[in-house]
Amino acid sequence: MGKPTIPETEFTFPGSTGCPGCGANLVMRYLLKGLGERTILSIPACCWAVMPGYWPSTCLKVPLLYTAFEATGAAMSGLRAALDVKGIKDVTVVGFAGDGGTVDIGLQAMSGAAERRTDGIYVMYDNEAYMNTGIQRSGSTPWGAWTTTTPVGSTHGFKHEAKKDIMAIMQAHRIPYAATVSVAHPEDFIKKVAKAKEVKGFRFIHAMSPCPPGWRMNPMHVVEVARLAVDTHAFPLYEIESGKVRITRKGKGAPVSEYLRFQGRFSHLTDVEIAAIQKAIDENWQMLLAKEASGT
Ligand SMILES: Cc1ncc(C[n+]2csc(CCOP(=O)(O)OP(=O)(O)O)c2C)c(N)n1
Ligand code: SF4
Ligand SMILES: [Mg+2]
Repeated sequence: MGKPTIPETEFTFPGSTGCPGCGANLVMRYLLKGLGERTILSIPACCWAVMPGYWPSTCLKVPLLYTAFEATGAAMSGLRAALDVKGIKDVTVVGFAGDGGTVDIGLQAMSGAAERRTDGIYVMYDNEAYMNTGIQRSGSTPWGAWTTTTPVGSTHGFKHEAKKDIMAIMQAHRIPYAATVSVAHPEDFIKKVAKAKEVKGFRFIHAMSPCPPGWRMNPMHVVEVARLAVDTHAFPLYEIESGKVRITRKGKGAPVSEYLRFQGRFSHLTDVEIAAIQKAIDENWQMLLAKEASGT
C-alpha cells in the first residue's frame, strides 16, 4: 500500500449543526487538514456562521472571528495587521465565506484585500445560492437552476443568467495563487491548500460545495455529484500560479446530463435546455485549455 497523503489529524469535531451530507462540512475538514492548527478563521453570515454549534460547544479546533456579511476581506486585513503588531508570524489568516458573501455582497472587501496584497487565504465554499436564508439565487447560481427566487413556472422561470467566473475575476487581481478544489478529490484539495499556505500574499481557493436541501438531492450523493461536476467539466479542477493556468485533472468530459440528473433543482430542464448547458460547458472548457496552452 502507498503512503497515505491525507493527514490523519482532525481539526473539526463531530457536532456541526450542518445538514446531513453538507458539502461545506467536508470543505472545512479538508481545508484545516491542509493548514493545521496555527490558523485563524474569519467567517461572515452564511451557513458556516451557525455550523460551529451552540456556545459553549464548538466543532472547530481553531479560533474564529465572526464578521458582517460583506466584510470578510476587510476582517482578513485587520486580523493580519493585529497579528503583525503582536509579532505573530506563524498563523495563517483565512477568510471563509459562502458564494453570496463572496461573488456578490463581499466582492468589494475581497477585492480591496487582494489589491492590498493582504497575507491570507480567502476560501469561498460554493453551494451556488444563499442557502442559510432559504435558497435564494446568487451570482454564483448556474444558468438553469431552480431557487426560491427563480421559481420554475413563474414568468421569469429558472435562473437565466450565467454563473460569475470568480476565478477569472481573481486572476485579474494578479494574485500569486488561486485554485479550484472539490470534496470528491481530497488529495488534490489538501495539496493545493498546503501549497497556498506556503505562498505570501493574497491567495484564493474556490471550493465546490454540494448542498443536499438547496440542490434538491439525496445527501448520500454529495461526493458522487462533486465527482461528476469535475468529470463533466461543469467544475474543472485547476490552479493559477503567478498568472499561469494549470489544469490539475482533465476529467472524462462525460455528458453534463449525468451531473444534472441527481439534482432536483435541474429536474424541470428540457433536452434543448440541457444541450444549451452542455454547449456553454464545452466552450468554457475550450477556453480553459487555451489559457493553459498559452500560459495565461
Ligand atoms: C447585510 C446583510 N444582508 C443579509 C443578511 C442575511 N443573510 C445571512 S446569511 C445569508 C446567505 C448567505 O449566502 P452565502 O454567502 O452563499 O452562504 P450560505 O448561506 O449559502 O452558506 C444572508 C442573505 C445579512 N446577515 N447581512
Ligand atoms: S443548507 Fe446546505 S450548505 Fe447549509 S448546512 Fe445545509 S447542506 Fe450545508
Ligand atoms: Mg451559498
